[in-house]
Amino acid sequence: NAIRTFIDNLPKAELHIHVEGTLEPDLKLKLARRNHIDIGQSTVEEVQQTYDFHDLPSFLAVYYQAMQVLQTEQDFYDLALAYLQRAAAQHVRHVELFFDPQAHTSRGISFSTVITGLHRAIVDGRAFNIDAALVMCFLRDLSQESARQTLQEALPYKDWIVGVGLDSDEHNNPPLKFARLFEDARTEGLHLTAHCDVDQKDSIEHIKQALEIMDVERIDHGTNIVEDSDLVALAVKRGIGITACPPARKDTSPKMKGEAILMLLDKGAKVCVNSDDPAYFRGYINDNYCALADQFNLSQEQVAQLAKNSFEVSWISQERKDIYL
Ligand code: ES4
Ligand code: ZN
Repeated sequence: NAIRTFIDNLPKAELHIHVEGTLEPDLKLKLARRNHIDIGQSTVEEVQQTYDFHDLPSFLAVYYQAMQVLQTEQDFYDLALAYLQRAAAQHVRHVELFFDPQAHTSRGISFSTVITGLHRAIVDGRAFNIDAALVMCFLRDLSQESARQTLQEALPYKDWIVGVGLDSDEHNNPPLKFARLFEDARTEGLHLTAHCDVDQKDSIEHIKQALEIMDVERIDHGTNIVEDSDLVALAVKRGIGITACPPARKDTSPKMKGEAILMLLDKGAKVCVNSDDPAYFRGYINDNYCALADQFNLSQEQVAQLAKNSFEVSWISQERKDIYL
């Protein structure tokens, strides 16, 4: 249909995508074989059946378990390159790619193995007419000390990293736990974002901390902000990016929050559409755009505004933004 074609051809930026969340079952099987790891599954269907969850903790358990197949620099390269190729085919022109170094260093994979593989994929991915930058996420359910050590390990690779974020289990792990660390990251010239998940009961308090105290530039998910009109006004005034991830499929755990996305769009907030963990939620960016557009009857103008917002709140230079805006 017309809106699907419009979405397919629209240049987009993807700002909320976890590279580890792009591990498709076929690649998981291939890496398991290559690394001689017994994962207990031998077909795509069997792996797919393990990609089953009902909330954030049960999702995270599956997600961390699957990562054990990522062992070598080549594995990280293959993972990221496969994603970049898919994204380029959907007319994504710019990606800010989350990665979770602690999910790997904690099981004995070195920081340099992870980032060298990801960076090499980004360089080679330019051949597909897509550019990408890395956003390093701290696992908020681990300690401040662990996050601080991770930032130290990252500094030699600072030129390959555009910003830092916060992900993993949000319950009882508010943004403020990492306020000093984020200050240090900012001093190092890194941009700042944080997950403030829609389904967390403290998400308004978390959004408040992130925006009012830590002065982050984006919030990931974050559409619960609509419950607090003062916070929405602040987000509009500051041009805060809100990286929503409306899932294409109705049978997976995250919810679409379409009313909230439309209200934010209507108020001029810089909300955009992203895919989060597409191998698990089983929809890439255009699928999510289409599902939102179909279910909420979006006009082409509204869809175009979402894509425009994605470039506007991205961390590319103004000259590069001007190409897309
Ligand atoms: C995540 Cl959806 C989501 N929330 C929090 N942490 C994450 N890591 C990967 N996906
Ligand atoms: Zn996420």
